[in-house]
Amino acid sequence: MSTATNQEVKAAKLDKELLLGAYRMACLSRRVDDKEIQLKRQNRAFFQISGVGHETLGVALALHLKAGYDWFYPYYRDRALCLQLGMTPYEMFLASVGAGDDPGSAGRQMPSHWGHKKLHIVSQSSPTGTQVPQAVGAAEASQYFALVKEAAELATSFHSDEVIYVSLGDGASSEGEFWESLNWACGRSLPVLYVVEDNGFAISVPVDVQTVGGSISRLVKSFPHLLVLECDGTDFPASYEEAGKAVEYVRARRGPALIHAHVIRPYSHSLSDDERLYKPDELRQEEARRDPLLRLGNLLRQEGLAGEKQLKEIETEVDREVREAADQALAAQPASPDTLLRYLYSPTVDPTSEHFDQPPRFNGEPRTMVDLINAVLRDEMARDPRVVIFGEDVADCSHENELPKVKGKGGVFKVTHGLQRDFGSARCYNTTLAEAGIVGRAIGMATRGLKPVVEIQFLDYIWPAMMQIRDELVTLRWRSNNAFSCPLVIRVPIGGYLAGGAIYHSQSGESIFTHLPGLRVVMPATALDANGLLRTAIRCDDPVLFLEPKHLYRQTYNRAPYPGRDHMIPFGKAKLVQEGTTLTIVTYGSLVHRAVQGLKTLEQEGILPEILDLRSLNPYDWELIAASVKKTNRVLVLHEDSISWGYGAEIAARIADELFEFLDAPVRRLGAKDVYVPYHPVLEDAMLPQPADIVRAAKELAAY
Ligand SMILES: Cc1ncc(C[n+]2csc(CCOP(=O)(O)OP(=O)(O)O)c2C)c(N)n1
Repeated sequence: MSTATNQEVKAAKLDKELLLGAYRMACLSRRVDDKEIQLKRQNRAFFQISGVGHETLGVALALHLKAGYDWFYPYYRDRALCLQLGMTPYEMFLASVGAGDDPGSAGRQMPSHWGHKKLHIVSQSSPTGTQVPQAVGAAEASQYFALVKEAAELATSFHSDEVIYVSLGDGASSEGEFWESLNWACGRSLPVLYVVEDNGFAISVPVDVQTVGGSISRLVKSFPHLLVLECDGTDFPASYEEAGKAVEYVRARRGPALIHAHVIRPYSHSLSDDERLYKPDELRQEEARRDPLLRLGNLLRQEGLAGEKQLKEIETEVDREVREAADQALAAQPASPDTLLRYLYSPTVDPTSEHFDQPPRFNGEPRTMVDLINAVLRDEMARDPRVVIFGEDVADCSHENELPKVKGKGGVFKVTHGLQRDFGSARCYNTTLAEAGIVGRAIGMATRGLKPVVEIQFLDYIWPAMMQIRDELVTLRWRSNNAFSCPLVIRVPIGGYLAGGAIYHSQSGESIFTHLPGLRVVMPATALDANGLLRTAIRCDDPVLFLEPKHLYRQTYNRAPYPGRDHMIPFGKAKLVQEGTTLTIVTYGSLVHRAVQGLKTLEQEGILPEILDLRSLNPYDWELIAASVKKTNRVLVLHEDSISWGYGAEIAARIADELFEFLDAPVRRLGAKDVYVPYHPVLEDAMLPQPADIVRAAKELAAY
């Protein structure tokens, strides 16, 4: 490890101006923290977390990196890094007070959750570790742009030697996403610079409890291609030297690098924490002796590079700058409540608009849903070089040299079959078995302008990616006030009626996702709709969860001829599957056909249901639902997912709320039982709604 003992030796090699500049910047960072703490105590800021103890490390790193050229995913302790990159104290205070003009988030995000479009500081969230796969995705985009020139030409910013910076704490390095990301970044030799800022504690948990053996750098040394460096992050010259080596290694495309920097955290975790409760005094005193600002000041004095007076002048000047910036920010207007709902979705591309209503131009024999999904993926890959497909088993054969010898896998359901063979391994490839990594990396790639269409193999296995979906994918545009976005498509086979799928291959769960503002959720019931809706999903500018009922993949009854390269169906537009007068059945997915199966029996009894296939679940077609209910005055909401707190609860509640005076009967719901999908077909049948259940519910409703 590069240690404090050689601080002076290294300092001798450094320029006086550089050291004085670093001192000034570190001071500025410290004083901004101190001022923000004061504002918080005065109730004029609402949160504070400091970068104290990490200052000279941040400055050292930023001095080797290029704002607006490299890309940054900084941890919340990276105030000094952000200042050195070009963020101003005024911009930071705008975030402290939650001003409408805060360039990071317009009052939506806590301060120290950095974001700055011009500087390429990608808006950060709060979960510890989610930033890491995204940074790796941004680096994967870099590699993709280098390989696929036509995509690079469409990129807003790409440089063949750019570095993607990501930092995290010693605590965050325990998160699975860190390890998933490292496995992938090293496997692909991606241009990522990891910095683990080890201040010895994650809130109250010491690093020896956090990390087996107490040293993250020791643990990661066996990762291939990874340059691992360790330094005392409170020693500016040492940090500067190690940062230089790491950045050079990554720029030269030799692989990722990881700097393990030892720093201190003297201001407790945040203002809500008091470290005296768990840190003994001796330790705190020892840390105080390593204060990076103190050390850099001493160095400047000892080396005769600055006298007491000059350092004082720097501090006085910094104090003035900080005071003025804070005063200016305090005078700024808070974000207006009118802006609250702005930028959940793209303000420029509306997937519910007429532009996305493009009728089919049929050609050829009827084809299955699998075929027509494969067809649209092909069309879109051919149309747009930014469309990239990855997931578990989606490629034909990971080893390209073996491709000519095999037929190719192309997904466990064969939906992506032939895409690798026809478009190359840069554009369709297998990834590690790591769902958070798949979605996290896709977010990073989409942020850089690519259009990832990723596959999660079964809905049952989407949960490791849930934090990326819930806290990142759907919030990025909103929380950054439209500075950043990550439009991408997650394709997910869903549901039962397959026999033998059981509890971990047949579950539904769409309402968990329709509950997430910022996410478009779609579920087609026919091959044609799957084609038209997926094309809309790929061409739209929002994140889309594309749910594919796998029971329907190869059913002959829902086949259709190829509808042409431009067939699109707007989101939020339901399909009138069957006109009727007695009651309305609102449904989607596998239950559309099951509802149709009951028609004959019902007609014999004079019951004529109107059947609506919603197709898109968020947004959904309220107008068509309302028009139908106003006509029939009775409604059954029908779905495959379990009944309680299900998708139907929302639709039924809204009908009861807004259409009460049109109802001649209570709104009925039919869904699966509140239990898990079982293995034996007899049990599965008992769990999921069957045509006979639908007929019974419709009759009861008609008779009410
Ligand atoms: C996924 C997740 N779990 C828990 C938290 C709450 N939390 C915020 S910071 C933190 C400790 C992080 O420690 P470390 O990564 O070492 O960074 P440090 O604060 O020490 O710089 C925790 C547990 C969180 N934000 N995200």
